[in-house]
Amino acid sequence: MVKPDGVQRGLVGEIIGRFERKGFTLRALKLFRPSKELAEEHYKDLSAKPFFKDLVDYITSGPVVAMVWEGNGVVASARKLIGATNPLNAEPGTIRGDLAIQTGRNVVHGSDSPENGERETGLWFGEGALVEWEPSLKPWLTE
Ligand code: DAT
Ligand code: MG
Repeated sequence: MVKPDGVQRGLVGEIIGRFERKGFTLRALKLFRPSKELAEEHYKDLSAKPFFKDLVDYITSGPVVAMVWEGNGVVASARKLIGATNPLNAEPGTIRGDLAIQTGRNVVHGSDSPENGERETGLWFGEGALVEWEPSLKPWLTE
């Protein structure tokens, strides 16, 4: 997901482009402003943290671009492409390492496990939102 700061800063194309160029397949995408309830459910594991309210305020402060990407090892790979939570610790070449300077404005979210990927897909898109399609480049990306 491109967070509200990423959308406001005009980084949507840059971020989507990195996942496209890597070779992952886009299965769903939408721009919308998440509700407080959705944000709280999404980040419920962090509800006891002191920064929880600020996090929910941030994520609901404007439109986000939610996406579902598919491909070999996509969850772990996406976490690497995204970089460390604190952008100052994120390696150059990663999205956060290249494009952000503060944890509270780290431009992008990525699911941290396949199970959470499934959970978050259901939460952000609901049932039946994934588009089935065969990328024509598939034989050039995987054998
Ligand atoms: P990530 O987004 O890398 O998966 P996370 O799941 O631990 O990181 O936390 C979710 C978001 O919460 C993170 O992107 C930014 C915010 N956050 C995490 N730790 C924080 C902290 N110590 N201070 C402020 N915000 C924090
Ligand atoms: Mg996380």
